[in-house]
Amino acid sequence: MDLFSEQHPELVPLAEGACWLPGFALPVMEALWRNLQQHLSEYPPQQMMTPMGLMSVRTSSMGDWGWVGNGHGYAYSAMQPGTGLPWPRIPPVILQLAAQAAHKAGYHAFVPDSCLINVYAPGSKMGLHQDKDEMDFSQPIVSLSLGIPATFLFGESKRTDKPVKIPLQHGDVVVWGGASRRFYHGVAPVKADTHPLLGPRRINLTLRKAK
Ligand code: MD6
Ligand code: FE
Repeated sequence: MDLFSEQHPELVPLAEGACWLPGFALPVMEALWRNLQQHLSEYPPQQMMTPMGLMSVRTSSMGDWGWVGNGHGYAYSAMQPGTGLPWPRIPPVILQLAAQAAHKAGYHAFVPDSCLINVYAPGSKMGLHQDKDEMDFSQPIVSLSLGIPATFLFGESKRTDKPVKIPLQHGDVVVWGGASRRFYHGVAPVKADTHPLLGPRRINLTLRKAK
């Protein structure tokens, strides 16, 4: 019996079409974190207002389509709020990682055109929601977690279904699509902690094909 892989499984099925890849990003973490730090210094994450109120996370984007909220709604936007400039491209290390994770989960030739970056300070959370603003639901979403741990809540097709709790750690990737593409999900309030590389925060990247 291989105790190591029993305790650190490579792929954990979550639901039809969805899986968790613990530690999948660790081999490229150095290049990934270098690129991400550079991005965050040039495009500081902002707290977005949605019709539900001010979000507790701070958001930045990469790729052809960023995610922007204002008091009236939220949408993919080719322009940054404020400057009206386009978003920077998604760095190759992130594109490659997303394609490899999607492939491992059974989604081939995934080419995202949008990368949302959510920064969680201790106490930040994400309410249960569906991701349904993308054009093509045959394309999966690849989600990458960095920094302090968080409890990811993975629900079902109804908001009232009791969600499964997934303890996401630095370097974990979640891929979902297919039958679970529109499942409800969220993040429980992040507990106070400090990560050796990122400090007291969690950063989540979601890579999508928006258009
Ligand atoms: C988060 N993630 O993990 C929030 N959405 O911080 C999401 O809302 C999400 O992880 C769609 C697909 C994957 C995700
Ligand atoms: Fe989401």
